[in-house]
Amino acid sequence: MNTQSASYAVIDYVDSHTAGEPTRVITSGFPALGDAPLPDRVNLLRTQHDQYRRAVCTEPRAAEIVVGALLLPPTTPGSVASVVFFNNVGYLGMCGHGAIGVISTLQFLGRIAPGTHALDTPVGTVTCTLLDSGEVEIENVPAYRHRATVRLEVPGYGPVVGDIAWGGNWFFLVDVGGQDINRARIPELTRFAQAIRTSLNTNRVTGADGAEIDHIELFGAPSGADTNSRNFVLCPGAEYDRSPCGTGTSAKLACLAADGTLAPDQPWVQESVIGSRFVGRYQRRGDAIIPTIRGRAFICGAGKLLIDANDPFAWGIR
Ligand code: PYC
Repeated sequence: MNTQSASYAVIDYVDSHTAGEPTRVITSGFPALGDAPLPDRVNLLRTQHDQYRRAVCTEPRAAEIVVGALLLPPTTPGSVASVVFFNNVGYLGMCGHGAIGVISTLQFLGRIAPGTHALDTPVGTVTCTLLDSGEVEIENVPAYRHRATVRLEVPGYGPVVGDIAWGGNWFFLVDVGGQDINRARIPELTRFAQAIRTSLNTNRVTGADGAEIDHIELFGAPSGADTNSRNFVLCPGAEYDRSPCGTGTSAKLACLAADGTLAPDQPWVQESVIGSRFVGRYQRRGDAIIPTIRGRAFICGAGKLLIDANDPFAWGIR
């Protein structure tokens, strides 16, 4: 394969999925972003080079469910790497399934062995433990409930009550009671979650400091006695999380801690709409709730994305 031709730009990647949710780790080929703090580099990527995000996460090279993870050198002494997460519509603060995918990818590349490794993200450093079993435990940034039992009028559905919580991204969490959350209901759940998000935006209901709530998390009945809950998570854009959502499970743990319904260190088994699982627990450090999420990623591809300057869809179909 001749990829050295002057007409191609080359982006190297490794694909994995965590509990069904894909992560595409970019190991080289993005423009240099300097050595400013990570949030400033995200801003540079967003404002000057956003076409790279689109090339990686949208058609014709990807389905819109793909989460990209740009690997960068560590920004904190002792960390193994930094990472910037993004998807088909923008950038993510943290990403739980993605961090599990990044750690498995670093092992696949021979850069780490089982043990504990710190990973820098734009919203803080997370501590990742790669277990001998191949599972990964992510000790996330502190999570918290921002507002409880927020009543929202959702056109076509009526009043909906939910909590607003931070787990590395902003979530609106709605308990849909004993409702079954299953694959057959994905179109219906997607419409409901989209209507909630539209209502949050229309009514200017936000996270702290006016932050947009871009993830909607619906909780229903667990599928069996060995799980606690099953969820459906609408990601920014129109796609749902195939995994139980690491940052969403962190937000849920913060709500359970605030309600006093889950004790520190007690496991919480969170199922996704496709039936995959994460095990969560939390610790209290002072006033902070520190969630830990355990899950497993599998490597499922590696290669080069080629960008031909003559291709009208080189940077995605818009
Ligand atoms: O696992 O945190 C997560 C996540 C966020 C968006 C998709 N997955």
